[in-house]
Amino acid sequence: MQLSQEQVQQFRTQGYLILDQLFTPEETEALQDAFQRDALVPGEQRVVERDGGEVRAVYASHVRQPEFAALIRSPRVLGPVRQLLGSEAYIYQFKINSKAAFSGAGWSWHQDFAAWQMADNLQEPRLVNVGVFLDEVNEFNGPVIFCPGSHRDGLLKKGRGDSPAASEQHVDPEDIALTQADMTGLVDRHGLISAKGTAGTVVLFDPEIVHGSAPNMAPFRRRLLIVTYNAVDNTPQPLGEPRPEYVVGRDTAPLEMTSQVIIPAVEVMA
Ligand code: HL5
Ligand code: SIN
Ligand code: MN
Repeated sequence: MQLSQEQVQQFRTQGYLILDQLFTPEETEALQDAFQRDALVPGEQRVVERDGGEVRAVYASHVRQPEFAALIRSPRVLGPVRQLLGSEAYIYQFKINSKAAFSGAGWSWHQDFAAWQMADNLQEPRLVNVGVFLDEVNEFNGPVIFCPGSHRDGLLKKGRGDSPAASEQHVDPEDIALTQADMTGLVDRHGLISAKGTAGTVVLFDPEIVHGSAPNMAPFRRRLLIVTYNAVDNTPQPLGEPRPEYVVGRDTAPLEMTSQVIIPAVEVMA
């Protein structure tokens, strides 16, 4: 699958692109089930909310669950990703951010590339984020809010502040959060949009676009899968120990597309 010239143009100028219902309800249900399973797997890849209750994020589910292994190789995703990168791609990061009904916490305003430059010494912002809505995302359950066009302003903040890290497992956006003064100027220039849609909808977004999201106070959860593809010749050059493989992928071989479908075909008895 390839994007139209208008879609490419929208991604380049606005820094995001929504693809409505890229996955069918059946496929999305299979992905939901796979996440239910994966969220129970104990380990460092599982990040819980600060109060210790619900799961906030799970990393690297594509190495444990076949549905996600198929998803990352799907031509519907990998086609547009290669087209936008102008290069072969590999998985830099895979995460599912889960906001529980009534309680899921928000994510501070940030630019992803600020985290990856700081933590992994990643050289260039030649990555594409693919957000897959595992639930319907609406104005109530904490949609991701983008500052459209902000990716073209470059990095606004480099490195983290002096306060202790919000999480030992990953760089929480709070650690690289933009200031109120930054956000006032940005929103003045660019405005804001929130990415909403039915389950199975996909949003592609630039690694430098400013984004964040509010807590979920609605009675429905919001599970958002975000897979980040990197150009194969843009591998990080960590100065010390690389970060754990669950948070930054080390298999930099070009991903092959697969015709495997996410739902195995049901055998019909004659
Ligand atoms: N949690 C990610 C990481 O690489 C960084 C954030 O949304 C991406 C900023 O640790
Ligand atoms: C993120 O930027 O990783 C968090 C966005 C969200 O899940 O709302
Ligand atoms: Mn982010």
